[in-house]
Amino acid sequence: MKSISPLVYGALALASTTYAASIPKASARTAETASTFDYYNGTCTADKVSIRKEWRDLTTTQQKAYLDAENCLISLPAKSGLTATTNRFSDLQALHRYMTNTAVGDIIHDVGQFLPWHRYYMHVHETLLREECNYTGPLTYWDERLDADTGDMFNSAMWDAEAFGGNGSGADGCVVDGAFANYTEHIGPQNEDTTYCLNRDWDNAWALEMANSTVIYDICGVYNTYSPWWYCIAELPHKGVHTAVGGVMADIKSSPGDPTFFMHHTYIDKVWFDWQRADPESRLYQISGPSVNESANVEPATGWKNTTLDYVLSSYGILPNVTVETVMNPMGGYLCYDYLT
Ligand SMILES: *[C@@H]1O[C@H](CO)[C@@H](O)[C@H](O)[C@H]1NC(C)=O
Ligand SMILES: *[C@@H]1O[C@H](CO)[C@@H](O)[C@H](O)[C@H]1NC(C)=O
Ligand SMILES: *[C@@H]1O[C@H](CO)[C@@H](O)[C@H](O)[C@H]1NC(C)=O
Ligand SMILES: *[C@@H]1O[C@H](CO)[C@@H](O)[C@H](O)[C@H]1NC(C)=O
Ligand SMILES: *[C@@H]1O[C@H](CO)[C@@H](O)[C@H](O)[C@H]1NC(C)=O
Ligand SMILES: *[C@@H]1O[C@H](CO)[C@@H](O)[C@H](O)[C@H]1NC(C)=O
Ligand SMILES: *[C@@H]1O[C@H](CO)[C@@H](O)[C@H](O)[C@H]1NC(C)=O
Ligand SMILES: *[C@@H]1O[C@H](CO)[C@@H](O)[C@H](O)[C@H]1NC(C)=O
Ligand SMILES: [Cu+2]
Repeated sequence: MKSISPLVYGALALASTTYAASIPKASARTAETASTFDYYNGTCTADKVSIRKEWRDLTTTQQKAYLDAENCLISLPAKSGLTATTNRFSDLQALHRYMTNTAVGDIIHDVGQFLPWHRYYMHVHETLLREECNYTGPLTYWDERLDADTGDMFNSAMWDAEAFGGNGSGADGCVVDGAFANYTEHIGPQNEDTTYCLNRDWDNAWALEMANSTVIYDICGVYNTYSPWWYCIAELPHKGVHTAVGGVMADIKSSPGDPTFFMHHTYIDKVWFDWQRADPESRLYQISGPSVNESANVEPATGWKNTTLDYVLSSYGILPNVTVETVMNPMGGYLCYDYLT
């Protein structure tokens, strides 16, 4: 079931002999590191920057407002025209799946633009929350490393019945509590379109192995270049926690049908920004990796290309296209956010 190739994983683990403390641990990210580099650019200024916070750093009122805003997207009509959409939230789910089924295959996973595209996608989600559901609170995420290091991956209050609900139950693993209890999916599994419940199937042991500090700092953190750093993050904490939450989250195409997708990917985005800011002169605009899945062997009409800063990211018109360069700096102007810790 679990699909991390031992070969790939072994190769990544081997490199830990060159561990260079390249990612300062969050607690060690000094004010000095943060202030010696000026990220603000274009229209993003200190008075405009929006601060993203860990779920547990939100007030109860803010948590409720966030969940309400997500349910507001669920209550609004679909607009994208993508297959099987039933509400505005499902437009996002359909968009994600659409990007995995292009003429040259999946162009958002196993590719160099994996992190930039998902950063853009988090921004698309945030924009819908704010512009269509009047959400004014902080964007939020799940600090997974924190929980993995306690040995209990699912102890955060985000999994409470007051929040995203817990593990699945019953034969289908349906989520029966929380703000999205008994939510009906119409997109998926995979490329099918069936009617099924939002479901989860937690695997605590797998989550701990994929998301703990050893993975973030000692296995992936040894890399000072974007490739293979991004690939390590994509394969281990990213894929690992998708699989460990299980159910809808384990579906590479339709996973954004679980609202915790956005908690997970905003965290992955923070892990990337932490890596970038550990050496911003070298890393803030560093990009590489194949722009199409080389293993899938579908050569684009324009030939094989690596991801560059001028690669175009698309959201099927939900928001205008932007280049990778536009999203490299979270405070670069088009984007204007920072993380609290
Ligand atoms: C700010 O924008 C300019 C012009 O696009 C660019 O050359 C520079 O690298 C940017 N700086 C940062 C910190 O993003
Ligand atoms: C958001 O606010 C606008 C302006 O007050 C209002 O017209 C609109 O109905 C609100 N949208 C939602 C989903 O509440
Ligand atoms: C969800 O479904 C379960 C099982 O049918 C039921 O017990 C529960 O009350 C439902 N919850 C909500 C909030 O509708
Ligand atoms: C989650 O629920 C499934 C059954 O639906 C069960 O097999 C699994 O052990 C549960 N996971 C945890 C961490 O409780
Ligand atoms: C942390 O993850 C590493 C790599 O998967 C694993 O070998 C180790 O056992 C994990 N540590 C704990 C305490 O779970
Ligand atoms: C990339 O291609 C390989 C070989 O066809 C396939 O196993 C893998 O799932 C593909 N990755 C994605 C994200 O589609
Ligand atoms: C992509 O980058 C890799 C690694 O730097 C390089 O070996 C390869 O030749 C590049 N491919 C193309 C098509 O530029
Ligand atoms: C946005 O990018 C996609 C994918 O590259 C492309 O198909 C589409 O035509 C672009 N849209 C616009 C308005 O340029
Ligand atoms: Cu994805």
